Amino acid sequence: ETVSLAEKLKSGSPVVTGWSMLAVPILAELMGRGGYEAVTVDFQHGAHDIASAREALAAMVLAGTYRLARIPVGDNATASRLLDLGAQAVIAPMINSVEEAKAFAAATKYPPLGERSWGPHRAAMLDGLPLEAYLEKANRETVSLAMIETPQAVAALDAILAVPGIDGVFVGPSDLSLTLSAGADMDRDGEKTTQAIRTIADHARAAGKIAGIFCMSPEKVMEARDAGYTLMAYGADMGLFHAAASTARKACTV
Ligand code: 3PY
Ligand code: MG
Repeated sequence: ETVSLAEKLKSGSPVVTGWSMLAVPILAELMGRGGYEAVTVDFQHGAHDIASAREALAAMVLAGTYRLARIPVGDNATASRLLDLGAQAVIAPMINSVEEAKAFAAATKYPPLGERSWGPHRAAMLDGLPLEAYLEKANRETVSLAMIETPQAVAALDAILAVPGIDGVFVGPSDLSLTLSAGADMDRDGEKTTQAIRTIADHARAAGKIAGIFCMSPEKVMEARDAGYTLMAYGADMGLFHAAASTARKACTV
């Protein structure tokens, strides 16, 4: 690709990312070949280990797909490691305070912006760049997204968005609805969650930062887009394969 993921997201172009959970690198590549412009390796809830994440990020290059990854809660060491292995964006779950946002930004940006440690050999190789060229563009082009999925995070939203090195936010509607209701329900379409989802997009846009969200249906992708989101996750390898298997077998009416 010629336009970086950061540029594309900041320009307001919609990006739909597939979700890679199954630790099967070729499935990430196949989502790209199938038309997804981006794929996210889920290192939080997916079955990936570092080897499968490494190979999935490399396989995505074969499909010309933007490469994202989500880390486990609080695991900033893995954030810089996944960037070193070729992720162009990292999503950090459960960022509930400015302090947590700052620590995440520090791990994902080189000095003077942050404290990311040097070693992007594989990332530079996947980009076909010498290491110096990777360094020159890294802070500008790697995308650090803080997940907003609790009332504390919503309360701290503007301050989180203002952290240098935080390029935007990413909404987890399941955790957000769970925490907004204090565990009472998982009502992603409830009034509180819906209102929070709108507010988050408005504030991210006002701050000139990226707004992303996890979507459970194509309708939700369009709704999010209309609300001002530019990064929408929809379609996980597990669900996609299960649906395809079901369709295929049902089509054989014997
Ligand atoms: C959530 O909805 O809580 C998520 O983290 C989506 O992956
Ligand atoms: Mg979540």
